[in-house]
Amino acid sequence: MVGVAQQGATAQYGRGNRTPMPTPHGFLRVAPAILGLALATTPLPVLAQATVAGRVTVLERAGARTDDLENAVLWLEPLDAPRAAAPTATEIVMEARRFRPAVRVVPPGSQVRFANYDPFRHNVFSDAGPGRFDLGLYGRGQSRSANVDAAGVYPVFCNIHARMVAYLIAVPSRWFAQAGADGAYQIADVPAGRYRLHAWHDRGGEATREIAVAAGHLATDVQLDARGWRFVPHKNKYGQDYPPETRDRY
Ligand SMILES: [Cu+2]
Repeated sequence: MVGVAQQGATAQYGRGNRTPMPTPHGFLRVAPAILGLALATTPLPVLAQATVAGRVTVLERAGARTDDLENAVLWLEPLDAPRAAAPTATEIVMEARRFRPAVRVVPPGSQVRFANYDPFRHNVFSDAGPGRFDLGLYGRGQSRSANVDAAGVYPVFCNIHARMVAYLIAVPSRWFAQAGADGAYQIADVPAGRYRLHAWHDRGGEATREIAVAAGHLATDVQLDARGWRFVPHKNKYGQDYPPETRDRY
């Protein structure tokens, strides 16, 4: 029931982003476990739906542990009939010089509000994704919003604090999930059909595979490869290095 794996990293990364290297491995393990519904027991028409679930792991260099599995995002791209999700409004909080959550999945066309909980100013901007925004400086208790119109990965930075990083992932699908800290993910209420399963992680890149979903439960584990990833400091919104006094104030 599971289609041929389509391997390779296809993530797009812009200037200044932390840049994973392309990976030769996409999905290494496939565990199809289709449990068919007992359709014969009911005369009512059943809308075949499934849960697609599994676990994400990230290959690391020797001795390194993965402590950011919750940054993994998975979504199903329908191959039979495109079905866009309705745009939403959501929020990311800035607190203690961090974006929280650090990864958020939204349908294209959504609005993301950035609320500043810190007693000093932040300047949220994104210039390495499919769209750009710059919310300017604003202080505690204030919020400003960015529109995320095109599908893709938007790295989000602060022009004051070099180590603040978040990712908005705009996916043209209503079936998506973020992994838990243990890597487990679950996408529920998926209509039967053919899909391209995408998995993305900020260090592990993106991998895709075609899957066929039937009613019941489809177990699909995913392995991404961060062994080629290196930290590369990004530039500020003027394309310059951050001043030393703000680079290491953590
Ligand atoms: Cu900041």
